[in-house]
Amino acid sequence: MRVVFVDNLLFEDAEGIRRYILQPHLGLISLISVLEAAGHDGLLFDPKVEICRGNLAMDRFLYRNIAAAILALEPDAVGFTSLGCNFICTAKTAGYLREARPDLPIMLGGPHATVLDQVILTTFRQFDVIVKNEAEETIVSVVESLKRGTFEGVPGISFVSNGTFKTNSGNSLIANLDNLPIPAYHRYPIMELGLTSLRVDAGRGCPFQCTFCSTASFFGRQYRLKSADRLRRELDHLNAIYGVSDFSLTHDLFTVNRRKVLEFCDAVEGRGYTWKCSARQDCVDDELLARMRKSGCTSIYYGIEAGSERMQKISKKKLDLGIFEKTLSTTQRLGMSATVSFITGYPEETKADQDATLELIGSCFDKDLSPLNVQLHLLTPEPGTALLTQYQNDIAYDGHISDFNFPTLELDDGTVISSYPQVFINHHYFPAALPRDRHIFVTTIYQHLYGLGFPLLRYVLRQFRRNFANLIDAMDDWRTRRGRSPQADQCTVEDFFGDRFGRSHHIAGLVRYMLQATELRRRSSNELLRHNRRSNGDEPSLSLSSRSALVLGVPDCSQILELLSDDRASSIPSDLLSRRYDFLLCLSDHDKNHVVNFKLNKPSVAAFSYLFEPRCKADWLTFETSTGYPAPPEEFLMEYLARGVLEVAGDTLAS
Ligand code: B12
Ligand code: SF4
Repeated sequence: MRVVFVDNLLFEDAEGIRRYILQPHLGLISLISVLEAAGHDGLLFDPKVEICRGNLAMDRFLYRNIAAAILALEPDAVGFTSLGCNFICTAKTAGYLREARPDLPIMLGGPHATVLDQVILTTFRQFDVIVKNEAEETIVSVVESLKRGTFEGVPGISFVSNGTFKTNSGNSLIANLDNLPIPAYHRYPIMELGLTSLRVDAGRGCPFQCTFCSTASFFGRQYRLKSADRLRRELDHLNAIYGVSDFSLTHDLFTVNRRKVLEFCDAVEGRGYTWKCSARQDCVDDELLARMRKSGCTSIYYGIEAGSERMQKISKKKLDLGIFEKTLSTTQRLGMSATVSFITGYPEETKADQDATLELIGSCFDKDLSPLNVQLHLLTPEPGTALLTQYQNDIAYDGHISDFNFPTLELDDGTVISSYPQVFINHHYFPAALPRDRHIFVTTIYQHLYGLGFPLLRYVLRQFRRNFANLIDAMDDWRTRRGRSPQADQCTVEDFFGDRFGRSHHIAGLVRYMLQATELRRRSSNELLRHNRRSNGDEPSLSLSSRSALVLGVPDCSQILELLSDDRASSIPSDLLSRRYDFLLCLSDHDKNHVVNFKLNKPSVAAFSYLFEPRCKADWLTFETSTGYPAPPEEFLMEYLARGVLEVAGDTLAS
């Protein structure tokens, strides 16, 4: 059988910028590998790759287009994986597949479907079968049963037969992950994408039971880690085939078993690999961190979740916040980067609890010893969590799309989502002590404030008694008085600082500059596989490219930001603060995360401003009369077209 497995379409938060991260789905390539060993053919379809290739767009035709692209692979069966955050995309795409090929068997698996098998199968008839839990030990018999057309006796699945929901027991957790074959990485375009880092399935399960997290229900709180020897073999294999030596060890909580982690460190040390993992701060210590660092660990993800002891207790995360500062400092001192992730929106969270979280976040802006990524997320109701069991009758829907949720694309998406709250639970929200608007504002404004970067945030906080909660309060107060939406965007940040300090104030200028630079970096993430079309010699309409932006009337921001990054610089010379310039910002050709700037003279500002709209040759005849400057020579336009500052109209990056 030729089975096409379909990955999720979702963004991820990487260093404060939402991107499509292109990596093979570890569960699906594991299943493909098992199927291949049994003589079947397994393909992996990743919609993110197709978006980055420019073959799919985030528009109202997306679901139909994904279905068409899957059919073009001529499958005998299709298997969707599922996460709650984008299940609307999965369900609708499967619906279009069913419409186009009613005879094509469609499987569904993954955490969301495992927990919600009954309601999904009885609501969305496009799915023939849900394969529950970890599926390596069952997938072959499921696929073979698709050929036979009967699911009776197949372990670990749910299906509907003659209108009745049925579920077969079986497929418990895989006790020894070492028995699994090496996942089918060859089914992902690793070389085409030029991937220099790969995710590796290190193990599964977490013994803790935080009330907001569904891991415990999916993996039965059973922590398992592949043996050090097996993991080393897996890394060696990927290194030999793809030349990759940087790995992201995927596991809910890699460091639960100290002894096993030390064994892993021993096994990989000296092989020239670098690796990242996730940890609880109370599941590491100085000695372990030093050992991890020595064996190649470069980055650790710490889920902190709340800055108040009270919420730590209520959410059963039970992390001792007293170790936060020390653990983070040790991690950074050893030269590792870190991500610390926080949540707001808990039902019981008070203003004091939220302030404590914001203050802890604010304290992180002082720590740029090594790269630190500080995330703040809006609590999402997840199926299979204790929190949802407690509040399931009180959840509500208002259409807000959080950073964890997929946007609505088709006209009826919102109606479908609100009609089936149990299935689309992730799009809903819990009742809470704090107003919903406050949660939306805090989490959306945070995404944009974060783009200002630590040096500027530190500088700005000086105006707010060095307290991040004070800044957020001032902004929330301002937006309420102005009657602005709680859904904050870049303009909210720009307008707040403009109103507060005056548009020509150096802080407002620095904020505008950094917002634009971050926006360019965000756009660059989708550029991966696009190739800018260059002029074809006809008369092209040119416009300022989506890789560039103008920032006008601001101080010499890069010089000031450099001073602000240097802790020893106590003040900024006043003439540096008072002079104003016009800048063209542009993504560097060499490093997509790097933005370069050019100071512009007035005629260049006029020319680039004119190019906000697409202009053809004839338009330039009126340039001088409308701007007062002579039209730029053709070489000027061609040079900037070649540099990517200008583009042929219509050839923009997805935003
Ligand atoms: C890596 C990871 C991610 C990655 C990639 C996820 C992915 N695989 O697509 C990223 C960083 C993108 C991610 C993001 C999120 N994640 Co996440 N993530 C994980 C993590 C830690 C590992 C996933 C993994 O590789 N597992 C190992 C593989 C082998 O298992 P698997 O993917 O589940 O696949 C097996 C089975 O599920 C099944 N299966 C899966 N699909 C299919 C399909 C078919 C047809 C069949 C037959 C079987 C099958 O067979 C596979 C092999 O056994 C898991 C926890 C965990 N340990 O699994 C959480 C987990 C999947 N994430 C979860 C969540 C909630 C999220 C987020 C929504 C946010 C959050 N609160 O953490 C975000 C949302 C995305 C966004 N918009 O930003 C939940 C999912 C809950 C749910 N019901 O949807 C999990 C279970 C953890 C948890 N905290 O509860 N995540
Ligand atoms: S939040 Fe982290 S520690 Fe808590 S149950 Fe989930 S994976 Fe385990």
